[in-house]
Amino acid sequence: EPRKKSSYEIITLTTWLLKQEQVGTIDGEMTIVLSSISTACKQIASLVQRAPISNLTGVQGAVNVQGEDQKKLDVVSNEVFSNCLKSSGRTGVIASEEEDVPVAVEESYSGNYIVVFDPLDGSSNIDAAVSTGSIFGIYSPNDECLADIGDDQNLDQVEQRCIVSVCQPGSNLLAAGYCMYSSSVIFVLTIGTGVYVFTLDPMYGEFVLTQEKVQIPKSGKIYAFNEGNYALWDDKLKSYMDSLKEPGSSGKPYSARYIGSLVGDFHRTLLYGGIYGYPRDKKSKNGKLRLLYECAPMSYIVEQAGGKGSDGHQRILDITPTEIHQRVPLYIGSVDEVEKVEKFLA
Ligand code: AHM
Ligand code: MG
Repeated sequence: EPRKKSSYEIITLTTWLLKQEQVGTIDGEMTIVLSSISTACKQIASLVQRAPISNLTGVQGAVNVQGEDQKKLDVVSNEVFSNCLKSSGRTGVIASEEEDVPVAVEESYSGNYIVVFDPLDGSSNIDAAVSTGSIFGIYSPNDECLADIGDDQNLDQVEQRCIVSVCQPGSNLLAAGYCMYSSSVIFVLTIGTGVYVFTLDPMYGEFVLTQEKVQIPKSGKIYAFNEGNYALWDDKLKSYMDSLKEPGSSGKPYSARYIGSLVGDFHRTLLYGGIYGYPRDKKSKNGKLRLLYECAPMSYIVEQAGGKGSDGHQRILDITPTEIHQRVPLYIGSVDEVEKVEKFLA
């Protein structure tokens, strides 16, 4: 007879990870990497929540390699993330939205896990205390890539080796997740066996398992696009957008929801169904979002939940990046909704 579950029994992220290690889904190194990421997220959650008190709102005064204003919290979160990964001793290379090039953690690259991350996504929302998040993906070192080292004189060898090892298609991802800093702090994770949701219990200071094997609805009548860019879109996309506003036979058009924080907009889409899109436009030829640390991890998660991630024509996870900050159009969410936009764009 199965053991009766005590009503005080909770599963924390830590115990869940240890269990996964025990059954052999992940190895000990991955357990350590994931647990240091969760520590970084807890620390960032606390910094985000206290930002106006501790004078962490506003801009840093610097511009990152992609020409974006860095917020103070962008810089701090990047430091927190990098430090947690470095001190785990299990990460070989990290690539971050806020760093110009990937960074080798060990002097001589030792072949441990590669972590790509956006430490604080949606930070334009931060000064108004609107949801933000951290996104991450984990890869194994790629030997094939290591063989292709060119002799680019501008980059030293270690740097060059790091770039080629992080430039892998999302289909190689071993794990991906995000942490959303919102009314609850939510940690969403996949290690290739479905999507698990943990909620930070502020009393315990632990992430507690609150949803397992999440499945995204097959369709959903919510869309999240920055429609301010409508005039810059091509005609096919415009007619897709117009079609969402037709009441149709149900008499009800789609609902628009747009936070401007990928993590928040994605999390709602995952739970309620619908679509999130960041298309290419006349000004931004490849859209805005980055393939490596935004689109690929989110696409891996959505596929694990039974959804779809596309650039409008092909599966995001099949695209191999050639640069670490490469951008790509993104359409992600319920299968029916992503296929619908693909049809319009074909
Ligand atoms: P960031 O990484 O600089 O924060 O930019 C990414 C964010 C996404 O979270 C969000 O979906 C998108 O940019 C919003 O862009 P826009 O303001 O153009 O709608
Ligand atoms: Mg980002």
